[in-house]
Amino acid sequence: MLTLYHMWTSTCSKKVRITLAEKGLDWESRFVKGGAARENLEPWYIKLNPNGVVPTLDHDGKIVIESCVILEYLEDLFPEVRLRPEDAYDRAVMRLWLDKSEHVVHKNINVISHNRFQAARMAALSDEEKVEMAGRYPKLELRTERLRRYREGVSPEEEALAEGLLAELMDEMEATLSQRPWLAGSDYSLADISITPFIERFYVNKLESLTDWDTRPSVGDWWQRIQARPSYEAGMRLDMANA
Ligand SMILES: N[C@@H](CCC(=O)N[C@@H](CS)C(=O)NCC(=O)O)C(=O)O
Repeated sequence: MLTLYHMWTSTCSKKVRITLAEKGLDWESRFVKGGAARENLEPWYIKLNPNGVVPTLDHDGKIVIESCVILEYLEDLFPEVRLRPEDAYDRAVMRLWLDKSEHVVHKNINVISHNRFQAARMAALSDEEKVEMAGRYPKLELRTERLRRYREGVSPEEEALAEGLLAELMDEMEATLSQRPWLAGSDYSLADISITPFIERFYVNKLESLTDWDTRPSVGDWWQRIQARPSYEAGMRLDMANA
């Protein structure tokens, strides 16, 4: 039995839901309430995921965290629908994209989203409230980073750097996809899945320079093919975006 603890709007959860859909697996949904409810920081959830973030996979009582680790775990368990290249070099390339999805894309889109979606709410809070909110994250790094962001916000320089880093990554995607159909070679793989939710997030953040497909036609073509896959609708659940 596979149970996924997730949030509908979370990019990291979407990666896992797309993978489950691609593999045609049955899974039980445990929706973790975000926003003001912050169920991800409740003691019961932190017992499952010591970082206090989604997603978390429960496979017959075995708990797996970190979205990219979950993707590979699902691939190891259910290889019938193959989402990892057979060739060792292509597999290494795939893992580099997984790493970038976490350390370049997720990291920098979070920086950009702050001013658009969170800054106004934070400005209305007292310093005590900010300390209390950040203090609920179980890990020192996230606590420290969140408190700094709640207090100081994201500067225009930080935001410009984040957008620059995302543009650099999109250029790398363009160079890759102009040579081959998918990010890790000739077949669709976890590499493509790991980037998919963030492209939609670029649209939500109105990052028009990143979604201008005249500038990056090969990525534009890839994006059309991604959205045409049944797993896109199933995994992204755009209809649930505000749930
Ligand atoms: N490296 C983690 C990151 C997980 C993460 O940051 N999840 C976000 C949603 S995409 C979250 O739970 N945010 C809730 C919060 O920050 O309070 C993974 O890939 O699973």
